[in-house]
Amino acid sequence: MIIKRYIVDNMNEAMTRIRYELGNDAVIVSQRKIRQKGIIGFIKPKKIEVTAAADDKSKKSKENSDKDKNESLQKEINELKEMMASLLGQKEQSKIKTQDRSKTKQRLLENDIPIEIIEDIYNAIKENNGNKKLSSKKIEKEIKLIIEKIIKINEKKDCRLQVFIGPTGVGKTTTIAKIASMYSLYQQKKVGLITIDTYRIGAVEQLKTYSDILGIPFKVALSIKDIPKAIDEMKECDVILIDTTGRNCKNMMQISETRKYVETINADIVHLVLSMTTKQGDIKKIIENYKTVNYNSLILTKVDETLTYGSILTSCFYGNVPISFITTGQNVPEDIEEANKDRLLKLVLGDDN
Ligand SMILES: Nc1nc2c(ncn2[C@@H]2O[C@H](COP(=O)(O)OP(=O)(O)OP(=O)(O)O)[C@@H](O)[C@H]2O)c(=O)[nH]1
Ligand SMILES: [Mg+2]
Repeated sequence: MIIKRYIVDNMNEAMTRIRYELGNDAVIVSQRKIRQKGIIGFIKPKKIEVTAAADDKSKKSKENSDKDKNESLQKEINELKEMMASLLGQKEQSKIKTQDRSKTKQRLLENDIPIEIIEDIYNAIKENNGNKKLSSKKIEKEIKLIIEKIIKINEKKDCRLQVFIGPTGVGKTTTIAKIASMYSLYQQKKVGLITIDTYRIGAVEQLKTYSDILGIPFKVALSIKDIPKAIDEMKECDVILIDTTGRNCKNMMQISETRKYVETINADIVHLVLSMTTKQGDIKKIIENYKTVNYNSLILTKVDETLTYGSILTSCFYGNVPISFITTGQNVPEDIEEANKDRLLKLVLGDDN
């Protein structure tokens, strides 16, 4: 038995390739939609992964007919070789293109966008334009379009049960206070606060102080068992915001504990809070390790504390979920903004200074 996996655009393509390679008796074992890796996955429709199986025998009978095809293949290879030679002759021309490209690339690098993301963007542009030579203006436009697709904005503003997770000290509790103020002071909503952070000294008092100032209910859940009760006691509330303990992203035991809490809460929205002062490599790791917690929103904090904004793109690219808020200072309630695509795009492209 031969089993082969195909990544194709549609089932017609799959059937043609399967028949060609495995013969007419091949059967499809499974098929599913997948997003392509890298930037191209953001701009191209999903592909289909098809697994097919065939008997060794049917492959052998097919191999005979393949012999005929080998000759025509050899011809195609020769033609390709000739094409390569002519492309090498165009090397000088492509040098000019590289110079154009380097200016834009330099600007992205200066804004601290990781080189692997930049390369990925350029490759996606090439692939998307069938390797056509593009002017630097057109390249800039394409870059903007791709980045626009990577930055997703959360449009669901009014989720009732919201939980905030993330590494230590990124600003989870402060952000909750800002959001609670926003809902209760500006939108006249009934807001309740719950904390499950009984680990860090002073954590409970920190959130309680904000609840006292705002005059809104506050509960502490000492263990997983207490969570449903605390939520139930806030039946009257339009919005319930739940604070969690900051976790070291390298400690998978701690993250898996957070996951259990989040599963019990069964929140409408799970915000992963990330500080934009965190090193790029660490952001990538945090996002990767927190994937098990199934967050569906990002909050980017401390945007005021950095001069370069590549970390915004890194967070969107690897996180691949919409951004709900960005925070821009320590002041509660004012230093928070609902995520806005134009604003974020300007920051990422370095047009906002
Ligand atoms: N500059 C700046 N500081 C912020 C921002 N958000 C929070 N902070 C500060 O960051 C520090 C930590 O904030 P917390 O809200 O306690 O962070 P946390 O994630 O709850 O921390 P743990 O509960 O210990 O994990 C405090 O000094 C906040 O004032 C922001 O947007 N900009
Ligand atoms: Mg906290």
